[in-house]
Amino acid sequence: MVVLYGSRGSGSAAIEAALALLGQPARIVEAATWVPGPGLDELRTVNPLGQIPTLVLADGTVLTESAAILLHLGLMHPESALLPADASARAQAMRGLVYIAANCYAAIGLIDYPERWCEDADEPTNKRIQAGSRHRLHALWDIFADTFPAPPWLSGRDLGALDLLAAVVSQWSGARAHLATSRPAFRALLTRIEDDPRVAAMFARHWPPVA
Ligand SMILES: N[C@@H](CCC(=O)N[C@@H](CS)C(=O)NCC(=O)O)C(=O)O
Repeated sequence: MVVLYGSRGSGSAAIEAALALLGQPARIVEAATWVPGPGLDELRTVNPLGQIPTLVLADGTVLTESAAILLHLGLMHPESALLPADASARAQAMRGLVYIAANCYAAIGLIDYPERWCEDADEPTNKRIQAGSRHRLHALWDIFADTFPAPPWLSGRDLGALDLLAAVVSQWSGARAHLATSRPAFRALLTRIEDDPRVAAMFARHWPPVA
């Protein structure tokens, strides 16, 4: 069985959702750098960054980086809809996965940990890094929405890996509130993705609906 290191409300939700679509069971280890404990200690033995999602395959292969994990799962299960079967559509899905990881997810890292990216930063400097990164993150999502059509899903005819990563990474740093105004159709698509019965319970567990 695969082992997924993750935590509630984190990027591991995208991998949990992909495994759910595949019907593949996983042992989930609660671990995150913000929750010191045995889970994090164990995670650091396989991923020195201590980041989640980290997936350990049945043969012990360690996979980090959400886009790489989703691509691997899609390529290992071509019968699934995780990646489109058509080569051009698949290429676009791969582009989208790397776009989110390299641009949007990376901006979240700056917002969450500004002190990692500036030497001797004081609090006002950290705040300026966060404000600039947040502004940039929202612009990156606008460009994503304009670049990747959803006919009717981002992954093509069926819900797939690109939908899952977009629905997870857009949860943070005010991206959805921004998109509600700037790109309402794309914002509605994000809700459609997380409300899909195949993944709805999982999304609700990670991001409980506000009453
Ligand atoms: N490049 C990684 C980024 C993963 C990442 O930043 N994960 C966050 C949680 S959503 C994390 O573990 N952050 C803790 C830290 O960097 O200390 C990916 O695409 O999966």
